[in-house]
Amino acid sequence: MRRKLFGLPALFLLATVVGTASLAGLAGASSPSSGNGKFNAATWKPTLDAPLPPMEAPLSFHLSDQPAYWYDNQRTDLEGILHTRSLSAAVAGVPTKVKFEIGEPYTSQTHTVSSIVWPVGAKGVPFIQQGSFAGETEFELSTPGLYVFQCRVHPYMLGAVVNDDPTTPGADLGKKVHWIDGTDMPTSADEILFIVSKFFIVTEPANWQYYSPDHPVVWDPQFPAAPVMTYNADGSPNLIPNLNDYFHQKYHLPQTLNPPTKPDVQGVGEFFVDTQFEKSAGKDKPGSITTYDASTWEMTRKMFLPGINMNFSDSKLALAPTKGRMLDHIGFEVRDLAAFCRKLEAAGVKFDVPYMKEPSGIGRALITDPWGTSIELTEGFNQ
Ligand SMILES: [Cu+2]
Repeated sequence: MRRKLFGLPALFLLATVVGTASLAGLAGASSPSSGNGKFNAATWKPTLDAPLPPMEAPLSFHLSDQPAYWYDNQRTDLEGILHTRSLSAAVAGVPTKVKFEIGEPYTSQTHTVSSIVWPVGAKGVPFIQQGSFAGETEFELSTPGLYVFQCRVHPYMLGAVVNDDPTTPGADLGKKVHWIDGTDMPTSADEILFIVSKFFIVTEPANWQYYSPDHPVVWDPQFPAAPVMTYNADGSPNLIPNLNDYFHQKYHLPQTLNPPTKPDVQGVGEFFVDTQFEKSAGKDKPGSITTYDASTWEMTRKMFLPGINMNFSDSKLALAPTKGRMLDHIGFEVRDLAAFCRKLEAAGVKFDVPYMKEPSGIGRALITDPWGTSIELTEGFNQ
């Protein structure tokens, strides 16, 4: 901790000399493990003084269509340490810009870069755009702590920056963070640590749950083995010596994933599963729809949508927090919807919103299936 503090003036000097802050230089000045000042990801280990690998400003993220690497800092060399390519680190006190680039070849879609978590008191947050876009946008870090960004069109797209206070031990998440729902929480709050753990699961394919069709498998997600500083509600420090160990204990990891079983109850008809992160041969971007026969629970079809990368469009409605769910409802375009709804009604289906025709000519109805899935039926969107 002391070494880190003493290393700080050298960093400021460096920033003045080279204009942009080269954090690799900082690591050389403050971390004995980096020896001659050259950063080497293969030998680098997190310490209290240097809990996160040094990164050069500006910190840039390419927004991408590749599953998990949605906010890609392209630091493949650090993926084995950080267990994500969607987290970057800065040193608080050094003016650091975060750059977000949206465009080909990384993504064919438009996105937003929207704050969902930020340190209480930070400037320029929430960082929000009017709508999804392609191009570049920049954000300047101020207050130390944790900043998390999300795409509002594709809410699983997550990126984060820790603006680490160099005077405290560990990667400092800051005293209090503001959560997009309007609450301020101390960084030691269960909710914040839960989000942090999920971040590393969502943004690292190796941390996803892969099931075997016929035998149990062990799921053992990995997190940075780094010291992390959080704070209690009264402002007192709460140092987590090793985030990987901490999450393993807290969330009872590793866990066993049993092979999926078919439901005991037979279903009716065919159902569609959104498998939009599935990759397929001959397509550089993921995206598919999988259909099942509900009477046998057997897979019947896969549709790899040629030329389509992500199969969601910008929402015209205000988005609510997804609360752990990726999908609010699914929609089907139905020919002669009015007759179809009469048929459903005769079969005893209850409507949340009965069939109606909007002034625009679009027909609409909303039902909930027996498993609680909200299904919107429409007619006229394909015209
Ligand atoms: Cu997006």
